[in-house]
Amino acid sequence: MTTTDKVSPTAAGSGASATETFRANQQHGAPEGVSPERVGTVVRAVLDSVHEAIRAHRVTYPEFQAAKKWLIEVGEGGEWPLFLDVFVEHVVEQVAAETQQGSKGSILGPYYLPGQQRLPSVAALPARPDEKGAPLVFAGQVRDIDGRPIAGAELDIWHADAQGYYSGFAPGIPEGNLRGVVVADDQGRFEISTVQPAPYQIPTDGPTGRLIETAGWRPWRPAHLHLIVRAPGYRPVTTQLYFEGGEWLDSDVANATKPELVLSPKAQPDGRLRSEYDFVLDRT
Ligand code: MBD
Ligand code: FE
Repeated sequence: MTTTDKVSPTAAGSGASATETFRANQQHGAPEGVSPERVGTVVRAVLDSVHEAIRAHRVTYPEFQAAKKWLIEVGEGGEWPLFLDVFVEHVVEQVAAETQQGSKGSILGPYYLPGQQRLPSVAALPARPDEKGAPLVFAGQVRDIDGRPIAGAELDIWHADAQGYYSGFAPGIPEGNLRGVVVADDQGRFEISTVQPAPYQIPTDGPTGRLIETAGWRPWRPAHLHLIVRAPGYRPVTTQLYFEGGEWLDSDVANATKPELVLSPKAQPDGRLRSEYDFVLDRT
């Protein structure tokens, strides 16, 4: 936490934490998997499209210098993970999905933290005693492509709280809050109790937020649960689940929604919302 100890997460705070987390967590996007030939080919193509945009839009010197200043600020604010995951990752995910059969995936985003508490197949995510938000039960089964249950599959789940803030990135939230690794039973089944998250707003006080505001875009993602579902011998699925009727579902700034990823929770007799969702994993 910074010396100012603000209660709402500042762009600088959450951005810097996301950059530290990414560095500490190099298995997601390890540079070992990148060949020099690919660097030449892809960077050439990216530069070509930048040059084309400059020509097409008659970009001026003041505009070029403003862009340079903004790029420097994105780095200084630690917002590269935020910016790239919001504006670029969805296309990388779409390309990866072309070779995948199982459940639909979505982007990882900047707020995953590995090594969370392992929980039994029927479990409540760690939450504050006065955790706000509508109680939600999320249950289902993990199966293989042939419909066989995958015993002991892991559901690594994390989501924002009822204010749209993530533990580990916003100040004042206990470590590990609304995060956990739920281990499915011998039938691949799980039942997770948590609270409904709120939509996520990109911090408005950083360079990414200022860009969005200047361009007249909206800085919002619909409310979502993040999951990585994994089991030995299977290709992990990184995904997100959204809520039917939720705000920003049709205008996600990160373009990471898919129709297959929308839950329709129903109120149970006990008043809690309940939603069922099954996952299918490809063999490796
Ligand atoms: C998020 O919560 C998120 O999931 C993504 C992809 C980007 C920014 C914030
Ligand atoms: Fe998120």
